[in-house]
Amino acid sequence: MRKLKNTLTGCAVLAFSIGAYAGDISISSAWSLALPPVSGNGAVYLVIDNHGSETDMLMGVQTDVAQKVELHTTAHDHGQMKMHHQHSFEIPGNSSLTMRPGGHHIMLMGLVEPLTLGKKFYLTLNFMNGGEIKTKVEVVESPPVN
Ligand SMILES: [Cu+2]
Repeated sequence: MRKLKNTLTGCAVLAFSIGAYAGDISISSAWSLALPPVSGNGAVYLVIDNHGSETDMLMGVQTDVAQKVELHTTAHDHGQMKMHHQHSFEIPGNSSLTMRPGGHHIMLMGLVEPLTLGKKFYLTLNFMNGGEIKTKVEVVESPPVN
């Protein structure tokens, strides 16, 4: 029993060190591409893990670095990649949603601060069941390999 408790504590510490965690939902690997200062819009990619058995929904996102934030998906439409605005992202129980270029992303519209290399900023994600989760986003030069 003592060993189990130690293992659980270790997991909790690990979860905090790799990302934000609240209840059944954890957020990790949040990144955004560095952009020239004239860029009006940017995008954030991250991973949402739902460790619970019930479906949760990402309902919205707030940040100080953009005037407006939207949830987008990307789809092929007559040979062109087009972004579509979604009202929510669904994360079924015991599964995860990995956002990546060409797929689901968090669109930052009307940047009020340039996304320069090495900059860090915060997002607040609102989940239907999981409530508010704040996560740190790192601005990187190229998409991380995973
Ligand atoms: Cu978009």
